[in-house]
Amino acid sequence: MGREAINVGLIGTGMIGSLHAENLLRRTRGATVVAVMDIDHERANAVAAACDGARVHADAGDLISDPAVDAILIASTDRTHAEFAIACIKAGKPVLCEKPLATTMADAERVLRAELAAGRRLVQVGFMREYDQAHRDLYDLLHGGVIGAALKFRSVHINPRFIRELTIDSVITNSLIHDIHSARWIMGEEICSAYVQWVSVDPAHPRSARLADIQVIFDSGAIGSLEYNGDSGYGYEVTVEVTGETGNVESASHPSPSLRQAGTASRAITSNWPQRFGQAYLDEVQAWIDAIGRKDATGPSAWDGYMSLVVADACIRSAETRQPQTTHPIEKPSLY
Ligand code: ISE
Repeated sequence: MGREAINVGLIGTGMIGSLHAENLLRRTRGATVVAVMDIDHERANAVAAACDGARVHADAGDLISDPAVDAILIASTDRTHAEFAIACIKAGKPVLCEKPLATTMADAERVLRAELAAGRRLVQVGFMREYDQAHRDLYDLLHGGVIGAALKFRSVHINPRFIRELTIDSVITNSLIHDIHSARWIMGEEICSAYVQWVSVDPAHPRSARLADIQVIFDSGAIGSLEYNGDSGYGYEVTVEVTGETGNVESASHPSPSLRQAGTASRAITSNWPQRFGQAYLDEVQAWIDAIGRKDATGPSAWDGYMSLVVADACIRSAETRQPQTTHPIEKPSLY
């Protein structure tokens, strides 16, 4: 006999929240959505109706304490993540928190300390690239020793369209945070220094950022470059490359076929991140549900969420001072 479904409460029903709701409802084994909350009530009602009439809560705290809710998926705006994650931990409920875990290093540390006080892992952070096959294949090659020790990490993160309000700070905590996590995860070590450069949209808005690059140094002395383009004008791509002592490995951007026709060779590029990482989002949420069923936790942890913000903090200081900045993490707790 299969186990009973995990009853999920969803906070935030925007683009990513709706994608998670759809996955939980139609494509995930052993889960159902029983409660929904969004500050946009109309949107919450629409998603709840699509979730076979899930209950709508006006307040995130009420959803978290709802006895019918076993686990919570946080997909609300970035600045609300830390507070809601702490409330889930205090309620003793597992939580899949979209990235970033918080928008500041201090708030990420508060989440980490709440989990440490609970004495067990309850948080999985939505760094979905860990579930992407192209990333996993690269990881396996590198950690299988095929190219020797890693000397340089390089990632390129291309977005299709520029969002004018984005400052270098929010590009770091919302977008480049993925690349920071990928760098730590794939290299299997921490970043100890970061130097940020960026191109603004116009001189009147010097902190707006359409293209940015973070130069990092890892604990081993390996180096890295994390490049972000917010306005490619042609599509969405994420690639990773590692140069090792005896070779080089580069991840494929998207496995679309190459087409030869009318005197040209071409290959389609995905147009947005839900398209590029659709399968990864699904595998991520399935792994979360399966782990809850085993009374376990898996995937990127609160420590990973915290460490990515430690690096983001150095990046933001670097953007202010225009100098490389070192990271200042707390010692890694034994829980991780
Ligand atoms: C967005 O929030 C994401 O998480 C996407 O994965 C990322 O590529 C994009 O730059 C972010 O804005």
